[in-house]
Amino acid sequence: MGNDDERGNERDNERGVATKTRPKTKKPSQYRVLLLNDDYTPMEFVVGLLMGVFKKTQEEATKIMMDVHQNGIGICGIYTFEVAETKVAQVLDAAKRHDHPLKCTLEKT
Ligand code: TYC
Repeated sequence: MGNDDERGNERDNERGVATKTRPKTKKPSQYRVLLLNDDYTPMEFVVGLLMGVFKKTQEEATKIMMDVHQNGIGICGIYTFEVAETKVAQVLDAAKRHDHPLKCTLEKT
């Protein structure tokens, strides 16, 4: 006795048509992008990055920046690995170019 999918596959095979759907696909892992506080990076610079890189509104960006400023660390967003890695690189690159010590990292959810 098979399930409906397997019977469907058998009928497809009789006609020589391969339509097997794979039931074991996995959702891509998700990664938190974290922003770290420091004493030197200007608040406006952090807000600008949150708007430019993470597509936050001015209000959202200000809230996240103040959260990081007060708690030492905060979440900018949750993305697949490639997207998270790219955003971290964009933040670190912009910080370096402006000589700010801003740090940003990612962690698996
Ligand atoms: N603490 C910084 C200041 O007082 C502002 C700041 C916020 C820096 C968030 C980094 O991730 C950061 N200018």
